[in-house]
Amino acid sequence: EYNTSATPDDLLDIYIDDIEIYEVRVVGDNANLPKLCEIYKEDFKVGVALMDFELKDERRVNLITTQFNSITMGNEMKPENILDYKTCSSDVKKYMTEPALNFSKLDLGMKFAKEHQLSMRGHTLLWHQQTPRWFFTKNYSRDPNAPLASKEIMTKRLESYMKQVLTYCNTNYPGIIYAWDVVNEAINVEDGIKGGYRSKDSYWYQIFGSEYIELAFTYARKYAEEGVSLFYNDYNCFEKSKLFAICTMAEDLVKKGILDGIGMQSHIKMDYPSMTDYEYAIKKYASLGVEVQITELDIDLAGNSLEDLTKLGTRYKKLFSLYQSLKETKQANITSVTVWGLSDDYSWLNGDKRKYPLFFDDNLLPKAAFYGACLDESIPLY
Ligand code: 9MR
Repeated sequence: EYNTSATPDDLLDIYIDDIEIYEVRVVGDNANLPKLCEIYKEDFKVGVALMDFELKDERRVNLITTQFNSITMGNEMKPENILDYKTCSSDVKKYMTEPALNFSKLDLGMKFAKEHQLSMRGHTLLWHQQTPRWFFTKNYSRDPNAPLASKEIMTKRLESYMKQVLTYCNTNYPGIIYAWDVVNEAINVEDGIKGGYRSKDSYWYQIFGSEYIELAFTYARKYAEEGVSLFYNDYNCFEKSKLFAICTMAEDLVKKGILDGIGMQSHIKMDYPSMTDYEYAIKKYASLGVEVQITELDIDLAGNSLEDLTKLGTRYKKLFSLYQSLKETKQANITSVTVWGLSDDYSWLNGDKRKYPLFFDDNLLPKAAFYGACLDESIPLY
């Protein structure tokens, strides 16, 4: 009822915080679907990349926990979400070589994995992207012209960062993370540097040259839980020049006992790469004697006609048949296959144009892509 006699003095200021708005959709039941993690349980883990809002959406949680036995957080465990600018810059001297970190975002995924008994791929300890520039400056400065810190300082910061993140995970969530992307996307042959190293947009390279890669793996080995596999992870790594650069870099790290696997991201297209080139790359990495994981699989599909979606199903079926046969014939030790997102509407590929790259549609209903990945008979293989 309205109190018509209220005056402005009768009103209270109300402060509303932490509002979350959810879209509610009415859809079918996914309980009776075949289960990917069951189908491949003798072969490899099957994973999905997640965003934090998904961890609280009941229908998504049901689907995630029945279909998958591994998760990767799409963003929450990247340096930009862990480095604590406020604290670092509040006392530059104190935090000069031991940066202050904040694990509240990292906790979200780790707790979820623990609660639902899922394994986790840690993504990612070192990357040129999603790592703020201030971290690379001597005084933790946000001034875009502030000079970069010395190699000596950055070596200490790198070790401290690795030590803090890995110790925090080992102590609070033992046994959850089975693989870490230690270094992500450090090769970019287009930059024209010997060895194929990414240089132009990498402060790591600008401060260290290529040396930081070995340092990162050394520290990761020093502080990671025993039994956790350490990965180098990259995209388009089936392209020959990149493939050979990665192999050359990795060979040395394998010899030193600090690299256990290659992560092939696999953001691919309908007709690129060819299955032959893709298979060649998997085998080449496997020949280094390391694990291979498919870490960020999606297929950039722009159409959603029945024909498009069926073709997508066929492409997924070919891929999963290949992974399974390479594993079962011991041609490649594929230990995990992760798809980069649960449903099309939240794929990172959506920009100006809508894309349809994943297993589930906007209503969380399974697409031909899902059945292809299940190797379902109804999906044509050619
Ligand atoms: O999925 C991630 C997206 O939400 C972010 O906006 C983007 C920012 O760079 O990173 C995406 O994930 C990337 C992953 O961390 C590394 N390989 C490429 C992925 C897609 O860009």
